[in-house]
Amino acid sequence: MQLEKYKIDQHNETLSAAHKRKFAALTADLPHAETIVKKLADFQVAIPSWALGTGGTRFARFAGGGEPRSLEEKIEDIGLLHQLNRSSGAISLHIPWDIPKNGAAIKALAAQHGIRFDAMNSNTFQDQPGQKLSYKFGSMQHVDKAVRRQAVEHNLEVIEHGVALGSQSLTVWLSDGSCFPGQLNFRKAFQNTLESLQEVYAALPATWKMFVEYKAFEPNFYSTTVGDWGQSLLYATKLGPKAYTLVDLGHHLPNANIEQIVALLLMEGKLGGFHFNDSKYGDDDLTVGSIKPYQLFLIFNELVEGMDARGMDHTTDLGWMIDASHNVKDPLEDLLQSVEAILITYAQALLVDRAALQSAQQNNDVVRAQEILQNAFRTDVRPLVAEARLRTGGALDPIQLFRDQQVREQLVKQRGLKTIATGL
Ligand code: PSV
Ligand code: MN
Repeated sequence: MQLEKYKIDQHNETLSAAHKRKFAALTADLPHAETIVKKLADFQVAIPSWALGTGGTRFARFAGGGEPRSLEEKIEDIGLLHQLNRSSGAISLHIPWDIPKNGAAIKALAAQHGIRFDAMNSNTFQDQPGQKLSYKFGSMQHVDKAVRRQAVEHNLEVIEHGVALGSQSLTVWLSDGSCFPGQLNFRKAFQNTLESLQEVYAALPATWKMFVEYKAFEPNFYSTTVGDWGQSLLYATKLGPKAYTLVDLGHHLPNANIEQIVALLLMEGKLGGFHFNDSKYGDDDLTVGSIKPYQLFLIFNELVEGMDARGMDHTTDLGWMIDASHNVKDPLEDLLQSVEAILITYAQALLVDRAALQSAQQNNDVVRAQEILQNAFRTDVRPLVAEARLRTGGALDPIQLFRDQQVREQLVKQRGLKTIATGL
């Protein structure tokens, strides 16, 4: 479903006067507001193909109605998000949940919506119907070479799909590990995994990157074979220049200093991708910025600082994806909230007075350093984000417009109440 342009214009017209007032008040004291608005307008976050339906827990899944029934409908949903916020111009496909039957047609449909294909995600963490060998005891780490081969073959297929769609990267997240002490020989598990990843790496097209995603625990609860950024970096370094670490916010042990992790990975030129979500306890799949917005700000602050130090392009040099889907909100509203939270935090990080911070650090002025960061974090930057949307043709208040236009009700009418999107 698409919204007619005049509906967005009418909505913006209603909110225009209040927006102009807030924007003028904020930018009066912001000499580089224009640069920030431009950067916000350029920034795009990929939506994973599995997050368009209501997520579930291992106990239950409560479908919300009108969920996309096909990859085509998922692309339409992302097209709608992108129409509303102009910052969701990419999709990240999970194979085999969303196998494109006709790559060229899917690519053309996405292009109609202004959507490109971000990283492709392989899945060797579940057994699929008809699959020959089981991943119950791991995939790339498996003691049986035939299982490892099957996992490698799957990744090669994912690359082929990605090539047809114009993607440029492969994300490998392995749930491999062990649930009990003694179950695994850690060294052999690492070596098997490395060897399997090397086979996949060898098949990467010249322009592609491979992202090695780590996760501390779940579904394995004693050890994970790519368990933290050190292990991921070790694989990425051994694999070669096209391999990078991918940081997913929800994949750390409680209180891990994620901002320090991203700073060091950027310093080494080995941060490749980033998955946004929020959590209180583990990999909770909650809306970005809903629980720990200050932590997100501190991470973004290091991302901006570290990317600038290497002359990287904020929009294109890292793969940015939302990776969350819980079971109580409308998934489209939730994604709008997540993208908004990402842009707000990005804007706050862009506000940090870098020269002043450097000088405070040089002088061991701890109080001043904290003030500088918190001044940025405590600034209400929402008018900057809204202005970026307005200038690129999006809605001043995407969720309000989504509700006013009764989008979900229309999707339920078109698709039915009992549809269940593919995914977890
Ligand atoms: C695993 O928890 C993960 O973060 C990986 O990125 C998967 O591809 C995704 O979530 C969906 O399970
Ligand atoms: Mn992830």
